[in-house]
Amino acid sequence: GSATPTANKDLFKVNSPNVVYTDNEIRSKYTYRTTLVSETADGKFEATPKETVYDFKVDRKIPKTGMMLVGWGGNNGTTVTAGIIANRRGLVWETREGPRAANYYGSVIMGSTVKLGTNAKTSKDVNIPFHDILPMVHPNDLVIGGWDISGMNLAQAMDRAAVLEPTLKDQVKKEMASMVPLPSIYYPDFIAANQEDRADNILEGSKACMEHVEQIRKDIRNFKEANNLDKVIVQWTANTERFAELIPGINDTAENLLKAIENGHEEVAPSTLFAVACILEGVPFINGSPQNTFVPGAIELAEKHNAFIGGDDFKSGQTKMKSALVDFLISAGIKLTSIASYNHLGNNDGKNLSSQKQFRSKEISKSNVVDDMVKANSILYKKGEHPDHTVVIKYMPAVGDNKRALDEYYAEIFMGGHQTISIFNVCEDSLLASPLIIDLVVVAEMMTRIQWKAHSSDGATTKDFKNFHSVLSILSFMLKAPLTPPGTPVINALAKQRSALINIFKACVGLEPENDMTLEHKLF
Ligand code: NAI
Ligand code: DG6
Repeated sequence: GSATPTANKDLFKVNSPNVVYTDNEIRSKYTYRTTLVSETADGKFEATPKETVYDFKVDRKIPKTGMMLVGWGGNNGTTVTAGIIANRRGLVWETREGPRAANYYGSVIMGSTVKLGTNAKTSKDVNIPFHDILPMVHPNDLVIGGWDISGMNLAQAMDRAAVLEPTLKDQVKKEMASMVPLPSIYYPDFIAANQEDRADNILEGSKACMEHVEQIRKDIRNFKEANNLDKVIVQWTANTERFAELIPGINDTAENLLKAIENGHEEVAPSTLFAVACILEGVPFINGSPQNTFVPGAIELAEKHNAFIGGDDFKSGQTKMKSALVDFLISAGIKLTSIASYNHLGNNDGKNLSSQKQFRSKEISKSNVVDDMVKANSILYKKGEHPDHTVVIKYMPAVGDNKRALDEYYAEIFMGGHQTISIFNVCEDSLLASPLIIDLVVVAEMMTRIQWKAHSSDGATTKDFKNFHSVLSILSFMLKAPLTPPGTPVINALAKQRSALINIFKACVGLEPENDMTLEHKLF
């Protein structure tokens, strides 16, 4: 494949002996500084600065990339597809509030900026688009395809979703009518019974089998070939499934999981089959829904095959607010004592979640998002103490995709006082989720072109360049229940998740993390 038309030429170059640009690569030497802490005999701490030197290598050639969505005909699938087409064609449409033009608002990669440094002459900040830190794929260049258990073409499915303005839909309808989802895997027990009437585009067989895995692999290969692609990224934006039961001997190891699929075990979910197919095909797979697609056997399989996986559950509205607000409260030293989160929505996601088992998956992913912040503050919370936290979701068809999220945060302040924060958040659900789908694809693709090698001061060296760990925790900013490499901590605080993303990308071009000290404006 050839480089794509919107391939960005570097907006900046780093002027440092530690950074070398070749035609194909950016190579950098980066000193990662951390602090090692040990407890002393008298119960105090000793903090020792540590330095590890890494070599990073970034492949500069932007590949022609395909994005395949599972659940392509749903609200998110149709909205992100129409949005990309509209951006690609620079569309403008009339609304009752006047003309609107295509944009990528809500995408951290396309809509936010990053401080590159301070202007050498004026000392003012120089901010650049996030997308320009590294040579990333432009979303306009993504070739889109995917699967759905509903066979509607994307134009009809976009009407069914009832998200976008008619004046916009009219302009993308023709192109979208030619897009038809591939038949998918449907095991009725995993999603709500109320979804059955749309399942008219399904592969034969209603429990796990290798034929399904092979079919999905074949679909990916065909899509790649037909569109002359260098790479494909697959993302689950299909219905929330119930949790799969974790059964020793079935889904606990890679080998057992593959055997369970061969033997048609009933606890293997369609999303896990997609994950397995992508892992075996060496294609990154991201789970945008809350269910436990990545059973331990699937994670082990990804590690074995050096394949990238990421998840779980897009973090779009209520939870994104929560992961910012709770971080603010607790890091301000305010004792948050309860969070009551209600939401009602009327789209097909809400309909599916009106079934108890599927709701339970969502309840779990929405509930664990404050744990790390609470655990980090031993002044406010005793060991094991936790704010009350409840999550309620109700299906109200009339409000469609305009989800209503009502949150009450109740906190204890100075000397027994209280602070109550009430939020009424009307989130146009699919319009918030679609840019996250784009960010996840762009970042996951970028991660396939970054390699590292260590030569640390304590002697732990790596001989050859290698990839980041299979589990892409760098995607956490976009996800409610971030999957991390087994045994490593989960970070939920939104600002920390963004810092990790920015600073890892900056390190790849030999730049220091943004430390916000601005000593240049304080010491003179
Ligand atoms: P939707 O219900 O409109 O779309 C889901 C699509 O998946 C449907 O077209 C359905 O036919 C299809 N589907 C179901 N099982 C399938 C299978 N096995 N293979 C292929 N297709 C299948 O839902 P929406 O609003 O697009 O959301 C999609 C998922 O993303 C849901 O699980 C939702 O919980 C999750 N999510 C959505 C967010 C949002 O803000 N819209 C945010 C966070 C997560
Ligand atoms: C209602 O909570 C339905 C869900 O699918 C959410 O809309 C989705 O998970 C987004 O959740 P949040 O908490 O990020 O707004």
